[in-house]
Amino acid sequence: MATTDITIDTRTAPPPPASKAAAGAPSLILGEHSLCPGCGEPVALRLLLETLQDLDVVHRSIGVVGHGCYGSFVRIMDVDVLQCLHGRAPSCATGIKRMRPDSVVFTLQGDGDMVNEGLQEILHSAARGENITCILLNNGVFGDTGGQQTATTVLGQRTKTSLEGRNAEQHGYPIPIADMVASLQGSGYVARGAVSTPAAVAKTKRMIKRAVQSQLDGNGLSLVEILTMCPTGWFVPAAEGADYQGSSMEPVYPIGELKSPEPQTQEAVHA
Ligand SMILES: Cc1ncc(C[n+]2csc(CCOP(=O)(O)OP(=O)(O)O)c2C)c(N)n1
Ligand code: SF4
Ligand SMILES: [Mg+2]
Repeated sequence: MATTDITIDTRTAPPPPASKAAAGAPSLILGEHSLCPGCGEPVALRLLLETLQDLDVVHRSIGVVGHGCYGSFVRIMDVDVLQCLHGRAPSCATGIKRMRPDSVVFTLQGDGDMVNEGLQEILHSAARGENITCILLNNGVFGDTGGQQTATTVLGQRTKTSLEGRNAEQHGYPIPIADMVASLQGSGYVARGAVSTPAAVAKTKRMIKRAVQSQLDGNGLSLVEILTMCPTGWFVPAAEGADYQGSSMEPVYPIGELKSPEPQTQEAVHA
């Protein structure tokens, strides 16, 4: 039988950096990230990977990653990953899950990727009740391309394309994607978390765990929107990003569960 030589071009596929992960970091993170100081996205990645380990599903997990600053995570996350075209992650995840129903399939997308470029993908996937888990990193800007306004940018927010602040008359209103997904019959679990405080980090990890568990239970599409800091795109010092997020985004996008298979007690949700 003839064989085909396969040449791997190491110039276009550089190996991940040698592991320099800090002590205590999950073993699924293979090296250091290259994102800005004060960025919230690496914290969210860690919560997601820790959750896959906690639920003992790493061996059957498949991630589908969109395009944004988090796109560089594909080189440092030790999980099977497909990087797809902008906004298309829920559709690619749909195909993977239907072909491999025993796998745990998650997407990792930004607000620009999910709510601008791929709005129809997430809505139709939720309406179809696809049994996948979508993780949205919402920082209210297209961070990777320099901090332009997205569909989730809150009113008053300064961005590269709304230098005087977003105003409804000129730019319209922000889209509350988690609320929209929660309103669809095909979604099983929807929550909104943040990584701006230690308490928010702990709560968000519980949300991710419930979202993946919802997929394991076959409840339809689960979504966790995570508010993440982008001090670079927000024109604020790195150390002030968390406070800025708390005062600007969280009043518009309240933290908490929007839809859950079994209603949780207030104590459980807010613990
Ligand atoms: C079809 C298409 N639209 C837009 C872009 C440019 N682009 C690449 S990454 C990106 C930003 C994505 O923003 P988001 O998903 O919010 O991620 P963030 O960088 O903020 O984490 C954009 C606009 C592109 N390459 N192709
Ligand atoms: S531009 Fe924003 S989202 Fe991108 S790495 Fe920097 S802080 Fe993070
Ligand atoms: Mg963004």
